Amino acid sequence: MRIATRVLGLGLLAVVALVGCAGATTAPSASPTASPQPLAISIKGFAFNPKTIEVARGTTVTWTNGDTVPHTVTTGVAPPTFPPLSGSSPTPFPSLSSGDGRVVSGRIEPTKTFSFTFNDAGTFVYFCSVHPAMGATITVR
Ligand SMILES: [Cu+2]
Repeated sequence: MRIATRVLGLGLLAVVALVGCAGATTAPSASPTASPQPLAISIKGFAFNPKTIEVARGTTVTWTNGDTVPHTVTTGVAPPTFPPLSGSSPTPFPSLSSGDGRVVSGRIEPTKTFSFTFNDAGTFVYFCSVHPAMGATITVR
């Protein structure tokens, strides 16, 4: 009986000690100097995904072409499409637009990637110069 009481007492002490420790623990705060996480954007089915995204300055964005045709990442306003884009027969363009010149990937062949680091804040509207109906936006804060 006496041993049982002693064991119970030790158990209670252990519980109190654990609770005390838990209360004193402070959650680690995120470092303000942490570098922005890289972001992946897929190009599949003639679409950028995600189509609209907000990132922190300094973020490196990597696009991966998951289609079987080349695409581009070109910032600026897309030229008008004529005839309109139809899924399986994209409109061929004699020369690729370089848009506003801020981000110009050139042809991204199937399975290939293109990366760009956004160091300036702003809104980057972009399109595919092979298929100008493909558009997306990145906002850099
Ligand atoms: Cu394209």
